[in-house]
Amino acid sequence: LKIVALAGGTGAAKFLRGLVAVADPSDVTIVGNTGDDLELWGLSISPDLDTVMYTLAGRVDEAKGWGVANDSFHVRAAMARLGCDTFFALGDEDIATHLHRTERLRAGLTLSQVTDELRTKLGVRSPILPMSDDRVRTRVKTPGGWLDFQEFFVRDRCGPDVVDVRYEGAERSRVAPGVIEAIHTADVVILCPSNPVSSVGPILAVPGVLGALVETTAHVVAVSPIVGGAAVSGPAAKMMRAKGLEVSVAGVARAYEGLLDALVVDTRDGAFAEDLRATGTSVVVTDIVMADRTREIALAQDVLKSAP
Ligand code: FO1
Repeated sequence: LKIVALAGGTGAAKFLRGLVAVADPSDVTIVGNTGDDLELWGLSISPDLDTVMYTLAGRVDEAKGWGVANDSFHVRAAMARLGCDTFFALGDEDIATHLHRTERLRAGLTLSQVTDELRTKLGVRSPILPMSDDRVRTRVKTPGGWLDFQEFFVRDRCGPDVVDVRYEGAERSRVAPGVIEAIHTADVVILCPSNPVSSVGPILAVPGVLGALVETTAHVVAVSPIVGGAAVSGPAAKMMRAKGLEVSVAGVARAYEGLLDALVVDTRDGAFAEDLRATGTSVVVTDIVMADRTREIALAQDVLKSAP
């Protein structure tokens, strides 16, 4: 089976860890969100690509779901003493990734090329493609004005109300090499359990991606990031409301309207299944909360079973 997975950060990474345990990892092409990317201390940081990469490499900090396990924070402490901005917690080993990425980008490589180098060096067998090599930035409109995604998410701890979300640069961005081909030749395309507005939304906003998802003969299936009418983690609820989407599996289905052959929802949302089925989408009801490795694997199996 050729599989393409559109992925955000922590939820997607856990799901993908289950997926590569039940499918050949080299047959799983991951298309990662770069709308959360940022520059700090002169470094180019791609948090979602790194979260997926560290998780599949077995290096992720399990407690946080991002960053490198057992990392130290000497550089961050020194930067704080110099009066630099340290809201975004970069560990020392993680910084090595960003130093390497930044150096290679400055040498003229594309983000796709650097990401492929990094994932190969970390022993990750699945190709990880950024959605675009061009700069796209998710921006969050709050009553106090527009914020970069990480200012809203990390610095302000998702505190401000969200009025709107936009993907700056998306309309003139070019989809990264291999993404459209991978979607066209896939047997299954999975929209991972990620925030539909801030994680999958930016990928869908890159010109060509939506069209490829509509055209592909692949079975297109999404895993809901909403359980029991609330986000499993993060600010999905606020962001969905800002985009006029109900915070429910019906809202998730609407975010992906016209794209899905199947939607995988939690048993707690089983009551919605009939309504969704009436719209022609097949619905799989299962336990989607990935409390441990066994559940990550079971969820991946359930998702693959949704394909004819
Ligand atoms: N998330 C936080 O909540 N606080 C942090 O300080 C933080 C630092 C960080 C550093 C590197 C990295 O790859 C991810 C990091 N994240 C942090 C997670 C990141 O903000 C989110 O996982 C995604 O951007 C949302 O998908």
